[in-house]
Amino acid sequence: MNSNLLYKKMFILMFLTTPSFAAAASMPIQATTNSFGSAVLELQTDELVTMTALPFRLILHDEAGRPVTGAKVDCELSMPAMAMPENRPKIVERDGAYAGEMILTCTMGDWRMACVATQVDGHRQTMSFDLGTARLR
Ligand SMILES: [Cu+2]
Repeated sequence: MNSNLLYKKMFILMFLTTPSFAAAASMPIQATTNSFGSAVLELQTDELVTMTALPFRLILHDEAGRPVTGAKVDCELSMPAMAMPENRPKIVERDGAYAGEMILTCTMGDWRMACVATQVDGHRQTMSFDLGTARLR
């Protein structure tokens, strides 16, 4: 086989199998409050817009820097400035993180997401993320 062609094929294979090339733009948000280890929320969007499913990943590490796996994670979206209907994204563990999609329903103030991760040993990690204000889509 022509070695040039082989290099091209290898490059295409690397391109297809490297997740960073395929991932959408993401906004990493550090936890505002966090009871244990570290927590980062990765929003896979360029900007916060309403009435659109915004995919996210919650990345948790323990105090020793090890990924937290096997936890049960519950999250709730709210607006500190006003009462809003219950808004709980469904969360599934996937690729070393806790993934879900959030739908923001209001433009009149900041959004917050509060999460509880209950680990296999029963340890509970509570955290919150200040997301900011969504614009009308
Ligand atoms: Cu509101």
